[in-house]
Amino acid sequence: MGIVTGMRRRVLIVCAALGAIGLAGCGGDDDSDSADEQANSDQAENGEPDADDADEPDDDADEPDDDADEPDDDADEPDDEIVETINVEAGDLYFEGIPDTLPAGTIEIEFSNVGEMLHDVTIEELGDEMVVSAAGGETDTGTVTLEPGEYAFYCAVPGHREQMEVTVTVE
Ligand SMILES: [Cu+2]
Repeated sequence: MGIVTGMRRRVLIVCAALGAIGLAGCGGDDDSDSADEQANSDQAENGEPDADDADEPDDDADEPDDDADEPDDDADEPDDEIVETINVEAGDLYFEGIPDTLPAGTIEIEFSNVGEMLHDVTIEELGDEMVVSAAGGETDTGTVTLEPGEYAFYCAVPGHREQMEVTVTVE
C-alpha cells in the first residue's frame, strides 16, 4: 500500500517537472487528440465552398484610394484646410483688402496695421468674434471658418467701426 502511493507520487512529480519544461507525453491521449483535431479542421475547410469569400473583395477595392489622398494634406495643415488667404491692411481709420465676396470655408487673414492706433478684424455674426488684431505698425495672422451668408467685418476698437466696416458675402 505504502509503496504504491509512493510510486504514484513519483510519477506525478515527474509529470509536473516535464510539464514545467514544456514536454508533453505523460498521458497517452495527447497524440490521438491532436490527430483528431487536424482531421476535423481539414474537413471543415474542405466542406466550405468559396461562395462567401467571392462577394467581399469588391468592398475593399474602393477604400485604399480615400486614404491615399489624406496624409499629404495633414502634413501641411494640421487644422482646417484654408480655402483662401486675404491680405488686409488697416490704417487710422480705414480697411483695405477685405473683399466683397469670399468662398465658404476657412479663410486666413494676414493682417497688417500700418496706422498708429490698435486695430482688429471682428465679425458681428459670429458673436463679435475677433479674428485678428494688431497694434500700430504690427502684423498678425488669424483664421475664421465661414458658412454662406452675409457678414459684417469691422474694427471693434471703440469709435472705429463707423469708418472701419465692410459687408462680406460668403457663397
Ligand atoms: Cu480700428
